[in-house]
Amino acid sequence: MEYLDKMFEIASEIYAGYNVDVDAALKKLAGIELSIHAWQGDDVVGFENSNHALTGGCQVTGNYPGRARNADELREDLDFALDLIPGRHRVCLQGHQVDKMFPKVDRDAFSIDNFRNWLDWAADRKIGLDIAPAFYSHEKLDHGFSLSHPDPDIRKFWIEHGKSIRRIGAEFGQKLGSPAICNFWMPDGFKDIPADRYSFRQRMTESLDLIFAEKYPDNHLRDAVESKLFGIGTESYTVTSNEFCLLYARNNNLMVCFDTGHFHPTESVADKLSAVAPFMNEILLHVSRGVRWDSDHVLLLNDELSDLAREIIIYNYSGKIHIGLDYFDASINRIAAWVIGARNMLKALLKALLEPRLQLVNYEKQWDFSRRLALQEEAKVLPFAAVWNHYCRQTDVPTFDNYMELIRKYEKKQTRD
Ligand code: RNT
Ligand code: ZN
Repeated sequence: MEYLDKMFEIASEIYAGYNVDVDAALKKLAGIELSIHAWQGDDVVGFENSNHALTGGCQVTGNYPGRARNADELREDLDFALDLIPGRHRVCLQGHQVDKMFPKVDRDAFSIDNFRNWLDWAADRKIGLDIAPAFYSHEKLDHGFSLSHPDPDIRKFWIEHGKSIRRIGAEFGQKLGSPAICNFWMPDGFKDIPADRYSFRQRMTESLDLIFAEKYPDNHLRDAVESKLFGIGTESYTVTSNEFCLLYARNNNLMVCFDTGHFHPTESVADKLSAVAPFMNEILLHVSRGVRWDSDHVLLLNDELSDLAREIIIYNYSGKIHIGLDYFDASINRIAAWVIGARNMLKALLKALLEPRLQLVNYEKQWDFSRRLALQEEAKVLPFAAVWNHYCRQTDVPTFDNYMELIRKYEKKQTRD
């Protein structure tokens, strides 16, 4: 592949002309860990074997063959997918992606025993695990409400679920030597105009307070709350709106989680980071892609993703911002979906690392907006692909779209459906 070497050499020279050190950029990229979402592999179904319909407004359309039917299959798929994504990354589970069920033990009483093989698997791979309670796809999600439901028994069930998943997360963090992030997203909301917006938010606050009253060391567990402007079936009102989550997180020393598919289409999560960072120690991202009224499409290397990556990189936020992925597509090969999206996230980060930042900032300091714009635009077509393919070779993963051949072979071997 001599031509790839040549391309890399020439590209490095061009970047050096802009005072950009390509090797330093690649070193930084190698240090960035993504939190890869396990639920792309099972269509957010989980493994409780109880035939829960998918509720809470998450919709996974498509019936591409090969969905992982149990945690063993999901790990096999993850092993395969992770080997096609450069770098070392962690994995995030949903609270119903159990290894094992026990008689009469429901989500309110899950323990590490329900997730034991995940822990061993992550320890073997030397990666971290994150987790999120699943407040959906269960009969206790009544009329679409969980932690804010008027019935104290329903709230109790979900409060206990939140607590048990945090306990499991803390154990992941302790055993794996890397704090688990436990992300709370609740689907609670109304399709149509509520008569009472306040009581639900008040009850939500009380439930969350009870859940977070249990304290864990920072090096075992960190918690986040994820907002959503609207969902399918909760078009008019969500309890955990952006303002609710921001203030709850700030007051309780938690992280806020910004899902890029959970805002009005013209709102920019990229712009939100520097607005919130001065007031928060850490921020969690769910990087996703909204299309019209739905989110959770596979990430594209588009302007939105590039803008977000740039904001993560320019202030050296990488320790402060946790990059979780959140999309699910069952209309294409599920491993391809994982790999394409994760590679795009990394490409966006690399592009940002290669930006001639110093020069851009200098132009801005001189109020020279014409040169700033010219360089911003020209920087978009600098030979970044040569650096990306070099990184793939360095990390021993396929260049270009060559991973698709391997995915096709893997798919052919499968006899799942
Ligand atoms: C849903 C949220 C949430 C989910 C997962 C599966 O809108 O984005 O993060 O994607 O719970
Ligand atoms: Zn999300």
